[in-house]
Amino acid sequence: MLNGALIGCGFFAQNQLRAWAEAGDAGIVALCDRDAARLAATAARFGIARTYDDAAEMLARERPDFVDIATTVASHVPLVTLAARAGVPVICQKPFTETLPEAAELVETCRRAGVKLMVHENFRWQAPIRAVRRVLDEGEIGQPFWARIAFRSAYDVYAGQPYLAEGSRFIIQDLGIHLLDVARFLFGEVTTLAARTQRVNPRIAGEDVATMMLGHAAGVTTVVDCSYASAQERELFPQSLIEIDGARGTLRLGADYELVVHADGATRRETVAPDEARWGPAPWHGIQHSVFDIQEHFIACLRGGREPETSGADNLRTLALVEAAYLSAQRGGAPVDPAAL
Ligand code: NAD
Ligand code: 89V
Repeated sequence: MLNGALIGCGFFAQNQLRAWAEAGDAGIVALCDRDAARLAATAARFGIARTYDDAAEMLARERPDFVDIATTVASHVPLVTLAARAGVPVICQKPFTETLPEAAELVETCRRAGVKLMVHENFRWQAPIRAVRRVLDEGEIGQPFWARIAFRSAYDVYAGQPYLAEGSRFIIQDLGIHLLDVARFLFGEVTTLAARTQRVNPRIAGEDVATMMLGHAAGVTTVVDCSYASAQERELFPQSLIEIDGARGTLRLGADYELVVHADGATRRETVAPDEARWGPAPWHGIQHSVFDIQEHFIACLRGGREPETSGADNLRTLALVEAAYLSAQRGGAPVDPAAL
């Protein structure tokens, strides 16, 4: 059994702790938060007796097998550095850091300390997205040449995560980052990115709409578009809709996780929804199972001495896409080469 410690008992940590409670051979034995009320409530909810208001003290006393950092981005640099110095393998929530140089430095710090580092970039672990990747890997639609990854919603994210309304950066840094990572997961590295952003909701500080066009080294063109200002007849939060056109046919991941593959003149349909009874309540069941899967993956990597799919080093390339998107938007949509950042 691997004993973990978790830092940050806020909104999303509750999902992570639910998943840890279901893990077979790992669990969280100590919690830390500077907010005493959140710490106490979370400790009581999950029956975790050992609690701390100081992360350094927790790592020194508990000497955990790993630490799960579930705080917001501003605290990631000091907390990951702390874990590296303590020699404790670390999972860090997305967005990993606010800037690329900070992220590169953390990756290097962990490498030098010999500490495994995974960014909790979980969207690529969603069952429907894994199903899409299987269709591509099996060559069912042939060589893909065009794709769209869309997330359009009017779900009130600010109710659970009020800080999302406050930063000068919003949808690309918070949500677009997941979709850009999915684009990399499906089609590989990106050589050019052009973006346009908009702010529709006047009560928030950052952009709540982003439209990005990616050119992948493998030749695919991907449109990644996201919005938290799009009220539709049916609210599909937190579903990502995916369209892919390939040389032999097309794939559509539509509403309610319906996957339609049309190839060589024949069509097949499949529902690739996560099990609501197990991962609910809705709509977060769409995300919850991916939290369980990425945490299981981290434990398997720890035990097997493998690099996690979304290691810190891998995540540098996703963060570069985020930076490229903001830079392109600032330059009026001019294409940016993420590798040059
Ligand atoms: P939150 O503000 O609700 O919770 C963060 C908690 O961390 C707070 O309770 C705060 O007191 C605590 N904290 C901050 N700095 C600390 C420190 N140095 N030591 C101890 N405690 C500290 O935030 P949240 O909504 O839970 O988001 C946390 C992170 O999770 C964010 O980076 C967010 O982007 C990410 N997130 C990811 C997903 C996903 O699907 N991967 C979904 C939602 C949020
Ligand atoms: O997944 C996330 O990072 C969340 C949300 C889906 C609400 O954008 O912040």
